[in-house]
Amino acid sequence: MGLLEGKRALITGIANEKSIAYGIAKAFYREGADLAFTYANEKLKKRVEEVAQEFGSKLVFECDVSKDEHIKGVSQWLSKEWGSLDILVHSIAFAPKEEFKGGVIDTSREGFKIAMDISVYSLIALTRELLPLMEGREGSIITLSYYGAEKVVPHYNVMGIAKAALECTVRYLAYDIAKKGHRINAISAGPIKTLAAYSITGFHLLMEHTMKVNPFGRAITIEEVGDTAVFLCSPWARAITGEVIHVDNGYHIMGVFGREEEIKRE
Ligand code: 0WD
Repeated sequence: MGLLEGKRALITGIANEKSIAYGIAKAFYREGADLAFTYANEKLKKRVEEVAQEFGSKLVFECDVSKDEHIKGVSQWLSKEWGSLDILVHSIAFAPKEEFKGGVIDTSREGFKIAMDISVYSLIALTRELLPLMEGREGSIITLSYYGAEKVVPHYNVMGIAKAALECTVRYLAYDIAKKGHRINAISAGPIKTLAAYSITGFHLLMEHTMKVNPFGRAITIEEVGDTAVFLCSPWARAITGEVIHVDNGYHIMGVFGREEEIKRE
């Protein structure tokens, strides 16, 4: 029997089969969860429908998280389709491309607002609207963060600020929803080549560096993120909430970067 047998999960943030949310959906499906999906806009509809079909689902709904009516719409749709929900996967982030070019000092007011709205506020709004569906079901919510929330990653800029706010939001929401028996955690994933990643100036250099210097010396995969998400949404993680779990091959533990064979002793 799968770890998520009998659980109903809503997956947001699939753009294609390279998306982190796709890796999570794949792992959830393997573990027996029933899946529903949202897509951000018409352009992504067909792709997300194909993904849903691949994972035995017909449940696909448009949700641009910058629109309150879309977020409310998801809740009404799921309440009609399922009447309940156990898991929400929030795998959404956005900032205009120009914001990744210079430094944080160049951040525009509009870029800042957009990054915080799409990447952070959306988690609060989705959680609030979907909470009634989780009543009595010990729900679990997952969001995706990145190390740029903790340390300076050149060009990550306003998204680093947004991810710091996201991680803090996870802690506050964890407190709020614990009253109802629900949990929320963030996975801080190492860099992965996805559509979103390619908007970041110099992403390939960042990827190369991270792969070279993390203790395992390799990149992480969306399947590895998926497996961690399964654990966090399973009863095995029932006492874990408000946490940020790094799925980065140990990159974040390093103080001096370089694998043993590369740091030559005098
Ligand atoms: O290296 C990476 N790829 C990492 C990503 C490392 C660590 C964390 N993350 C995070 C991202 O910041 C994001 O929160 O993982 C999450 C998922 O990102 P992803 O899988 O890397 O990227 P992608 O496949 O592009 O999915 C992000 C999706 C959007 O795709 P596009 O490429 O169309 O922007 O976020 C969704 C959309 O599907 N999205 C929205 N969804 C609803 N409403 C909106 C919106 N307004 N804007 C973006």
